[in-house]
Amino acid sequence: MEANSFSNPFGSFFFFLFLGILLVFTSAMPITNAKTHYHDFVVQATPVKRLCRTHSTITVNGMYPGPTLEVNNGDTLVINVVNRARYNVTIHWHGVRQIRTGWADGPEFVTQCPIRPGGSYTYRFTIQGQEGTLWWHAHSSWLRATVYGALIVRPKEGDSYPFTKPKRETPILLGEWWDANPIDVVRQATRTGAAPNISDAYTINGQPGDLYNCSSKDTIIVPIDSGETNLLRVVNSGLNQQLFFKVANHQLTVVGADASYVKPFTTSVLMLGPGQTTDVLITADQPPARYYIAGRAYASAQGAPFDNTTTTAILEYKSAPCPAKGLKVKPVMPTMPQFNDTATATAFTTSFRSPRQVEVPTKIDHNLLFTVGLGLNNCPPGASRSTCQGPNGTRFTASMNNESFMLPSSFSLLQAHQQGIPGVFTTDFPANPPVQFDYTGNVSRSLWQPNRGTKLYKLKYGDTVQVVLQGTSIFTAENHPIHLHGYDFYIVAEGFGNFNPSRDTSKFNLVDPPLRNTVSLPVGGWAVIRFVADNPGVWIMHCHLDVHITWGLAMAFLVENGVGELQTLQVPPADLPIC
Ligand SMILES: *[C@@H]1O[C@H](CO)[C@@H](O)[C@H](O)[C@H]1NC(C)=O
Ligand SMILES: *[C@@H]1O[C@H](CO)[C@@H](O)[C@H](O)[C@H]1NC(C)=O
Ligand SMILES: *[C@@H]1O[C@H](CO)[C@@H](O)[C@H](O)[C@H]1NC(C)=O
Ligand SMILES: *[C@@H]1O[C@H](CO)[C@@H](O)[C@H](O)[C@H]1NC(C)=O
Ligand SMILES: *[C@@H]1O[C@H](CO)[C@@H](O)[C@H](O)[C@H]1NC(C)=O
Ligand SMILES: *[C@@H]1O[C@H](CO)[C@@H](O)[C@H](O)[C@H]1NC(C)=O
Ligand SMILES: *[C@@H]1O[C@H](CO)[C@@H](O)[C@H](O)[C@H]1NC(C)=O
Ligand SMILES: *[C@@H]1O[C@H](CO)[C@@H](O)[C@H](O)[C@H]1NC(C)=O
Ligand SMILES: [Cu+2]
Repeated sequence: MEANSFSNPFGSFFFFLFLGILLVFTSAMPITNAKTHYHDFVVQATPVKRLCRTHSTITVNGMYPGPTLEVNNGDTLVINVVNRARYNVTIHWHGVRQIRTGWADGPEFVTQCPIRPGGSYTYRFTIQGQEGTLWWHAHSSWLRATVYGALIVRPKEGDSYPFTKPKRETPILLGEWWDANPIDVVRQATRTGAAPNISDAYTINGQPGDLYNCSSKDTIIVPIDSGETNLLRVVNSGLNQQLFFKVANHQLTVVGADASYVKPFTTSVLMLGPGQTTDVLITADQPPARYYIAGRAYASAQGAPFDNTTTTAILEYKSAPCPAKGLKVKPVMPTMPQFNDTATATAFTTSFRSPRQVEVPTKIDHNLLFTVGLGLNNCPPGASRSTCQGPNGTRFTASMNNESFMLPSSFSLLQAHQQGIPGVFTTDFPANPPVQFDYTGNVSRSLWQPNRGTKLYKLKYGDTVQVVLQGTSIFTAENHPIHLHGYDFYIVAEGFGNFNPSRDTSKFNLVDPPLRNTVSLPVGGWAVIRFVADNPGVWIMHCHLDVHITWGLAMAFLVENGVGELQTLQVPPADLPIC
């Protein structure tokens, strides 16, 4: 159901007044043709059969993956989410800036309380100045394992892509499938303190592909015609795993990421952390045939178990000769990088540039250094051994600046902020690590257990912020996809080892760094991001590996209102769920 915002009924007086205003302005201003898109999302249990077994899977509208939303830059979305499942749920519109509409951002207990079973909530927001591929997903427990879908933002009507118009466009959602209820998996881990079970399959648009049992007849086919150039909108919607992505025998030209255009570059392999999107052009310049599209793990944590399987779809030339009956010709398989091929991952992530010179903040009001990594909690004396099944009888945890983030349960952070409710959070999140140590070296065991709390870092409207994200090797170093809500940020540099301002500052790209919402923090390394705090609200920044956010790898910025309505958070919607 869609409606053009200009087709709303209104009185003839207003109509002619409007027409008059329009006539006055049309010579000076382009006519904005922004639309409002109305959708109903019913969250419900649906039978879904994968890997030979049927599960009662939580979906939106019975679809896995969920519906694809297609809008133009400038459009408004109004999505009524009805919860007919037995779990609390919220939906996050991943990468949407939500300017002044923080109430629609979605992370549970951050910007809203969950929509309880039987409840509903209408998310309203406008896409402002973003073009490319975003996505939406549940932001409550591990429901996003199956509750997700693409959000495609095309240029405003009349505007075009900054590249040759593709003949076809195909969303490619990479996912992870458990042959179990994902909520049971996270609950088991939370109970035992151990690492959660790894997934049993990766998926492309919900299908594992023909390298898995009982999957081959449902393998996704991506059609292409000889000579044609098509756009693949690749999203890592997996829960816990960075993925390499390739198409056999085809080069990919990257033109966008996280709904910002990039300076085009050509590569044979992509690497996406969960939360990241990459738009690529692919040209059918190979002999007509069938070629595998494949995804599998980039697993950077040494010795940690990971899902060692490969998901496939098939790029099929329409003119490919039909395989003779009974004689199935296998598609061409790409050679995938090694699971631990950090060199390939890094070569890819450091290739991104903005299309042209951009305005990177240079006068920095807040120069922050946040450590990012895992930890282990010692078990309290007398605790049952069954609850301490992490390494050597501990429980896994994770932190930023030694603070393991705890969500409140009686108010959302945004509500507590806006209504001045005390005791829900404090604003003393440290600007620097409380203890300096060799972050990526052999860290003393005495530093491994973080504090727990709900600490926010306060920013004034318009403040400029630099965050050095510094990975640690506590327990094990690994790549973390760090996602900031409410903002895009420039990634001005990244590297390995400990960030060293006197050595590394000179390497900052302040000319054309990429603008993203999720940075792939190198394993045993650092990344530097910059943004202007021009969106009031409470915005969580977290690792997009759900296993790590479960352990507390998060913090939140509180951005105060500025001056006047346009710099002020809107009032909460009347149907905002409360706890
Ligand atoms: C996790 O894996 C273990 C070992 O395979 C299995 O016994 C357990 O049932 C799994 N847990 C869930 C929730 O599926
Ligand atoms: C596929 O099925 C076969 C035969 O039942 C079994 O031996 C094999 O372990 C299964 N493979 C996977 C990946 O589940
Ligand atoms: C992953 O599986 C492949 C074959 O499927 C095997 O060659 C490789 O050793 C495995 N790697 C790990 C780290 O388990
Ligand atoms: C990757 O893992 C293999 C063993 O599976 C090892 O031989 C190799 O040295 C590792 N490479 C890197 C870059 O760590
Ligand atoms: C666990 O204990 C063993 C033996 O004491 C030790 O070698 C290992 O380093 C410990 N691991 C951790 C993570 O503390
Ligand atoms: C790390 O330090 C601990 C104690 O300081 C020492 O026992 C251990 O051998 C060191 N490990 C490595 C890999 O150097
Ligand atoms: C984190 O804080 C705890 C508790 O104060 C302390 O024991 C630990 O050493 C700290 N670790 C780091 C890395 O600061
Ligand atoms: C569901 O949300 C309510 C708050 O709205 C909370 O009290 C309750 O604990 C949540 N349930 C679960 C299972 O998290
Ligand atoms: Cu992480």
